Amino acid sequence: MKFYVVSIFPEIFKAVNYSVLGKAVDKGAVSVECVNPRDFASDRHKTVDDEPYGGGAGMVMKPEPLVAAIEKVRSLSPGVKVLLLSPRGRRFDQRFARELAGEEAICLVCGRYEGVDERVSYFVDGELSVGDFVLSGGEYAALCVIDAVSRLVPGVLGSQESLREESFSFSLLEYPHYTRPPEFRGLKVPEVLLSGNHALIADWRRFQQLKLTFERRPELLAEAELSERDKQKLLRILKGEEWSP
Ligand code: 9D3
Repeated sequence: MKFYVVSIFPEIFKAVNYSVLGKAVDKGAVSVECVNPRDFASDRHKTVDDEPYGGGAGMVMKPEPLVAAIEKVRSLSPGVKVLLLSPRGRRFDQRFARELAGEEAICLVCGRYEGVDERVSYFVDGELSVGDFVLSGGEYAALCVIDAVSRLVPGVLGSQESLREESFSFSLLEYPHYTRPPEFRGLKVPEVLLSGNHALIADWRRFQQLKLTFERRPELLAEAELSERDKQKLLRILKGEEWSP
């Protein structure tokens, strides 16, 4: 997967060189290339922003350097999907990530200041938001998108992790995880996990997944694929009962 990023802060994207994503970049499964609109500014001060027409606080990103940077990316990669990161864009979620993982190249255009000149929107293929909160610009949103989409690119995750990836497509929260020691500050690891009985462990984990999802994200249950046994478990959870073998 090839990512292009249009940003006046390319240093922020050095963050992709760490952890799972860093390994994917090292392997060549993912690449990230930054194009800086400042390099396309025509004046000697390399100006990328200006005062808003009509007045008001803050600055607006000028269209010429941003669109020149987008056109540079389109010339490098003719089929690229160009997305403007914007608070008014389509909400990014796992479905959107899966759609983007099917692309050959994605260009993420990051705004700064109070916003981007409206005319830039005519030069992109869509707009994307990561949620209803205010960021100072699109860069950290772009890192979220790069991370989430890269995980879905074949060869980026190990096969173990790829299997676990399915949990979100079944739209249930994960079960609780434990490792050594068996007791930490008086808190014990649930006995069933030490039993070695894998059928029982699977049953306990499924119960905990359903319980956590019911308690914290009940709206996810509407989309989950639930078996008859799951529904029996939910009934017990509804009654406030704990898991028992
Ligand atoms: C102060 C101006 N804002 C009114 C509340 C509008 C605004 C403009 C630009 C708010 C944030 C930004 C910068 N944000 C992004 O570029 C951004 C973003 C976000 O703020 N939230 C969620 N997803 C995204 S994607 C890009």
